[in-house]
Order: sequence, then structure tokens, then C-alpha cells
Amino acid sequence: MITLALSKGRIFEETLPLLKAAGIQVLDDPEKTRKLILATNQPDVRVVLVRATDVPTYVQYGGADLGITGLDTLLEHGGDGLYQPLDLQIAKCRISVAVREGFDYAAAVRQGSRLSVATKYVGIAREFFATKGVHVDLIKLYGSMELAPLTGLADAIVDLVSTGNTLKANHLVEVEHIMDISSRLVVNQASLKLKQVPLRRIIDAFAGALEQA
Ligand code: PRT
Ligand code: MG
Repeated sequence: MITLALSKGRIFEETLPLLKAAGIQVLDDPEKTRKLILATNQPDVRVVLVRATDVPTYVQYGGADLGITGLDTLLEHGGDGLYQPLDLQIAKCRISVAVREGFDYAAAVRQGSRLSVATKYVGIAREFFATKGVHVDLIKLYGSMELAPLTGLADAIVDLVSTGNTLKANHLVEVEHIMDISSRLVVNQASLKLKQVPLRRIIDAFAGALEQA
């Protein structure tokens, strides 16, 4: 049995064409079923639905043989025990620093002020500001980062941005582009040895679909 860990929503949706290229069709719609293990048209391939942030954990410890996860999530988790053969070029966005309209970020940086920064991405944020030489107090949040500068919880946020509409709707502006993000295929290293033939077949089919795109 091959177990693929996916999160519901954009990653699941954008993975379907890649699975199709590998001849795999998921038999249930995750938005409609309450099942967490989904069968596919291939009796030896199944999909498990997990929280996006749990995908690397499932694959690292062998709860799944492979999974698809955003680079943001992967960097925060660390790549321990994970073989990362492909950038799938899906669920693309960027990770940025944003502040309230009217907050003079450039001046704060220039003056060497201590910035409070709210984020789900504490590791990425710490590394970015350390490299830049900016002193920060990091505040860990689990969602709705956009609220932090509006309520006075923090001066800035580090968050994912795609269209920028969410920032705009909340009167926030992007002041730093930290890095581009896309989703990665991650594979359990022991699985890769034990189930080499079926896993290679899936990896190669995904790689082939990427070349077509
Ligand atoms: O939503 P939930 O709390 O269950 O989990 P999650 O947010 O970790 O999962 P999910 O499915 O929302 O995101 C999975 C992955 O998709 C992320 O880890 C990213 O790699 C990738 N991705 C791509 C995004 C976006 N684009 C994106 N726009 N993840 C989140 N967003 C957020 C963004 O932070 C903003 O708040 O969507 C909102 C809308 O963005 P704008 O700029 O288009 O308005
Ligand atoms: Mg989300």
C-alpha cells in the first residue's frame, strides 16, 4: 500500500492533475465526505487528509509514504528524514512582511528600533530579520495574522500573500518580499527504499507532468 498525505483545499485541488498524470483518481471529494482516508482507482494507493502543517510530520514518521506540502510549512518543520525530489510549482504564493498603512517600516529599520512581529512562521521570520540585522520580538500566532497590526498586538506580520487582496482589505501594505513559495513533494526515506518501484513510478509521472506544463 502507498499512502499519500494531502491537505484539503488548494493543495488537494492543484494535486489532482498530477495524480491524473500518474493514472491515479481519488474516489471521494474531500469537501463532501467526512472520511479521512480516501480510496483511489488504484487498490494499492490511498490518500490521507491531514492539516497542511501536519503533512511533513506524517511523512517523516512513516504515517504516509509521501506527501505534498508548501515550502513555508516544510521550512518551519525542517527537512529531517524527508527526501524532496520535486518542486511541483503548485499553490504558489510568496512570504512577505506587511505593516499597517501609515506605519513607517523603513524608518523603524533605519533607526534600529525593536519591532514586534506576529507570525505563524517563527523560524522563517527569525532567520530573515537576523540576516537583515533587525531586532525583533516574535509573537507566535496560528491564524488571522492580518489582525495583529490592526489591534496593536504587533508592528508587523510575516505571512503568505497571493493576490494581496487580504492585505488590501485590512489596510496593510507589503514592505518586504522574503521568498517565493510553491509546494514540494516529500517522500519518507525508508519508504523510498522499501517501496522503490511504485514510489518511483509516481515521482516520475509527476516529473513528466511538470515537463508538459
Ligand atoms: O487553512 P488551514 O488553517 O486549515 O491550513 P493552512 O492555511 O495551513 O492550509 P491552506 O490549505 O490554506 O494552505 C496550504 C498551503 O497553500 C500553504 O502552506 C501555502 O504553501 C499555499 N498557499 C498558496 C497559500 C496561499 N497561496 C494563500 N494565499 N496559503 C495561504 N494563503 C492565505 C494568505 O495567507 C491570505 O491570508 O490566503 C489568504 C488570501 O491570500 P490573498 O493574498 O490572495 O488575499
Ligand atoms: Mg489557510
